[in-house]
Amino acid sequence: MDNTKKRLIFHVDLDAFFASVEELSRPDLKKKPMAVGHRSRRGIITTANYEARKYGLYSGMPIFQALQLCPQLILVPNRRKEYSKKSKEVFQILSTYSRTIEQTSIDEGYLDLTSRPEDPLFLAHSIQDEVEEKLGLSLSVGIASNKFYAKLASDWKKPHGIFWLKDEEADHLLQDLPISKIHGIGKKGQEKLKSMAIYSLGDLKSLDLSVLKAIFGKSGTNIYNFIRGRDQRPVTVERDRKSIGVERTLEKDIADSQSIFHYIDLLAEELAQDMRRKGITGRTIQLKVKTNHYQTYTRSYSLDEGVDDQETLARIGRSLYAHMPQGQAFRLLGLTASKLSDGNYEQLDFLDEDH
Ligand code: TTP
Ligand code: MG
Repeated sequence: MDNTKKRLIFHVDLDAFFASVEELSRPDLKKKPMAVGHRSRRGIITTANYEARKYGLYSGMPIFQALQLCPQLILVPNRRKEYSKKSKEVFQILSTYSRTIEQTSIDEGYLDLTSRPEDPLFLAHSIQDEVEEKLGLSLSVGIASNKFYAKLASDWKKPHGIFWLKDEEADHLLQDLPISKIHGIGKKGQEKLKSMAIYSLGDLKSLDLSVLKAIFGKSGTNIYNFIRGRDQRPVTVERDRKSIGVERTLEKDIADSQSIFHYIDLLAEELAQDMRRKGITGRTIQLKVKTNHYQTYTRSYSLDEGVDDQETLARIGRSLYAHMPQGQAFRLLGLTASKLSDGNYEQLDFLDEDH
């Protein structure tokens, strides 16, 4: 990569995506608080429109809680196929702006527009207008010289926002950004940082690289660099994806099944979230372990139907563990799904139904 040339990266993220697609077929819902999800005891909302967000609703909130905050909330069942279809249409339009485009979830992606001579703001407006006009959907654009900044920027003025986070202003603007907004810092990481009185990106900068590595492992180096505006990750055109997975190198070797189950559950949670966001389900689930002697073992299980829900992934992960060599200490655990399909069935609401 040419490191001397400043890049122009856009991060595009649709606004209240699933809810906005529902509003296309029912425009009367636009001005009313609405969320996507099935009404049931254990249900959660997958997303809420901005009218509903005024009541404090957010993705993943239990439905009973959402209804307490907003009794007049309108619940619309999930239509995953429809969202996948719209997502493809959006990315079709985006791909006319740049061939270097990387879709990172059903409703967001990066574009490298370095070679475009136009004014970046003009380009961003043009993208917004074209998607709005052709598909009736609203999106937000973050403009920056790298991916990390661009993603922060797309969130800056949501909904229907355009924000250019310029390098020379970044230090100042990001100083007070809460660590929860930093991509790559999960709930556990946030808790740990808060216990060290680290609340903002500015606070985080006071930590040495070695401390970040101790907390986040390998990705500590990335976090250290990214928050200083050093992010050379290219926008990569994704090849056909064969599998999706998460793995963890553990701080301490673990041998007892209770701790191992705990980590499998965490991996399942992470994997489920990633799969849902990318709109994919998998029929084969694999558990991988590495022993403290660097021996790697994998075991997998195939299903008739694709899954993407945490409970099933955790259940399969745990049962695969029973087929691993016993009496060993592990230092790495991984959970991977393969035989993927992209959202051609209604699975997202798995958790929303009473089984
Ligand atoms: P997001 O882009 O996180 O949310 P959003 O598009 O609804 O709202 P925003 O305006 O803040 O961008 O996610 C995109 C879609 O993915 C969202 O419409 C529903 C779905 N989704 C889930 O299914 N589960 C989740 O946990 C989240 C966060 C999103
Ligand atoms: Mg979105």
